[in-house]
Amino acid sequence: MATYAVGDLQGCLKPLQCLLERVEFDPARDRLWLVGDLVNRGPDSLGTLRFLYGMREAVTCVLGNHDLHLLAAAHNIERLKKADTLQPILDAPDRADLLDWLRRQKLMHYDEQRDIALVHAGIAPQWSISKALRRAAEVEEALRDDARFPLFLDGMYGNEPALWDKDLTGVTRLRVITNYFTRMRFCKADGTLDLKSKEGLGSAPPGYAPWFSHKQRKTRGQKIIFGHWAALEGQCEEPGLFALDTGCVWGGAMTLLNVDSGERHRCECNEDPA
Ligand SMILES: [Mn+2]
Repeated sequence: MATYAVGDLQGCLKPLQCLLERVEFDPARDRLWLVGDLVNRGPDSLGTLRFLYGMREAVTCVLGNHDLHLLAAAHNIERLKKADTLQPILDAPDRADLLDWLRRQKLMHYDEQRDIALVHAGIAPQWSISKALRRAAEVEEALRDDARFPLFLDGMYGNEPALWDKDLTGVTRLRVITNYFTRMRFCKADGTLDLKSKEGLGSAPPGYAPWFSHKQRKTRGQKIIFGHWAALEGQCEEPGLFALDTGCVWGGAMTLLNVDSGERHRCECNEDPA
């Protein structure tokens, strides 16, 4: 039995299948961890979601910003943008099964045995692993609750407040938690987020730095697998961190990591984004 983690799929099904074939992945025996952003921008979001749903017993998944965007669009809370490739999912006869499965995924997974965390964007520098798990659970509970789910989706969008405060309440509280786990790249040492800059390490606004680089970060030295930041190109010098988004959907590559051996496999992605 082997456990693999794969970077942002964004509807790129063929590269995923290519990587799984290369390692002779067997869903009856092996496990696949996903860093989120399973869908959108790429050529086959519906096929990707169906493929994962079909082997869901073997899959551990955390949600990314694009996955949450899909859920909001499905509930008519957000309109699809021009570059979105989510319409086939919304039109699919099996959309209820697929979206219900997606909605029950986590914001953070922690494997106690391996002492390794899996998140989409990152973990706020001011949170320990245990605190982060409690914060993630708040959003996960809202996602699973039929009454609170649409309220959460409706209040989820926005960049403010930019800093976590334990006294926040309601959807504002859930929005800030969600922004840390699914959208963060740069922040200040105290955790104040900048959600506008998307480029590489050098593009931080004054006073901001990559979330993982702050010396006081509570999870420093711990193992964290994350995606979301294609401009890093899989490079992250911080001990214990594994950056897996290598920009497949943008013509880069998809990266599959053997979680135990650290071996990486790459599949170059030549499919044009839709
Ligand atoms: Mn993302």
